[in-house]
Amino acid sequence: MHHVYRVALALALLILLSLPAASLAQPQPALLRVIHAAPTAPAVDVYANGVPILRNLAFFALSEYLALPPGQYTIQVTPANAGLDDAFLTGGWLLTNNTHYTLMAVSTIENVGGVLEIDNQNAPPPGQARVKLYHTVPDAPPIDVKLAGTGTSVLRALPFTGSAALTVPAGTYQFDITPAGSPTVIYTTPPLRFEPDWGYTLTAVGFLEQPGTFGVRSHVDFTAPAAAATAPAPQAAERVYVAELRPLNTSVTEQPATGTARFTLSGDTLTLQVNAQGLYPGTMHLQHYHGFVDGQDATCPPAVADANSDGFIDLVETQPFTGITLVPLHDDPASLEIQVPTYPIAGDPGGAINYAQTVSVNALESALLSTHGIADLALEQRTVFLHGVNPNANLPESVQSLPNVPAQVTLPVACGEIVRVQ
Ligand SMILES: [Cu+2]
Repeated sequence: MHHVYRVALALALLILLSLPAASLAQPQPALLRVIHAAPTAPAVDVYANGVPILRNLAFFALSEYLALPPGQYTIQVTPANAGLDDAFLTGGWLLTNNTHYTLMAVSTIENVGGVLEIDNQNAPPPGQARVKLYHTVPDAPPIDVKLAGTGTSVLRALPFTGSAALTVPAGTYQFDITPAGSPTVIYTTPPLRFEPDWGYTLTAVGFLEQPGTFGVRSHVDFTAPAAAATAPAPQAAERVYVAELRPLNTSVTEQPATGTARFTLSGDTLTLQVNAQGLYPGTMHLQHYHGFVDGQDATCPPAVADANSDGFIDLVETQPFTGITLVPLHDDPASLEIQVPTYPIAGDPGGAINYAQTVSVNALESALLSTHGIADLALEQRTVFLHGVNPNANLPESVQSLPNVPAQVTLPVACGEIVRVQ
């Protein structure tokens, strides 16, 4: 059975890698695993954007991490072999690169729902073990986890659908579970051995009031020397910058545009990535980072940027706060050409953008120097803009744009200030 499951998984991955989003350069995927913790549900299949990624996941089971191209996903869970029409859980999540996620498919008696948690899968301190706990028991109160028989809490008041991570000295442990603040033991785990430098997930699943459904399962996430197998550690020389994109001009967008822009500097290579959703679907969206040529810090435009009070913050009105358009995020950023047709097209439906491009730092810096007199990338002083609304959106004449470009194309719909994170 285990072998069959792995073959099915490999097939699912092959299918998944043929998704359009995978045709972009994606050096570091998002990593998703699923806990089937819905005791009222049968064995399940899991779909991402309509493509099966897991088959026949049994109640109580925790899948391995699946590598997915970063982006916006609709995840659906169906009874095994039932097909998408019978999905009993549907959720939309943005999965970003080089991040581990656990999707808990949980249930109350009536409802099944999904909760997505970000996992820390970094190596624990030497000699310690990393232990993650998930509480997916709908009829249990928030719980304390104690060293068995001692009353000593290692974790307090973990609520339903909550998760927590501990590091503990390697060794063998037995835990008592009690309602938060109560001495009454409702469950004692079997002895659990934690090896030095390994990572584990403990999942409490089932219904407390239905004997035979309740239990705690231990799963090995990684063995020493740790997470490198699934998420290669960045090289020491790498510098990473991120901009959290927040919506702008939402009165004219069907849904708010949100996402993340990421800039990774490694040697002469700058990797540019944008993962966003909520853009007007099926149309190309201009995206750039903007900034000042005189060393001033760029910021996203505040509400008062709407100088002519027409209710829109147009491209021209951003300039006092953000400076000018510096680098286009399209097929050839070092060209600095703004008006070209190689910006990403938002997915239909959902309006997702998954953009990744590498550029030579040298080439980009010399272009910025000769065009704008800027000697340095100074990413921390820049802001990222996504532009473009429905081409048929009704905009007043007061909304300004680039010469000969409709305002619907250049109206900013999301902005984020770049910060260094690594
Ligand atoms: Cu721009």
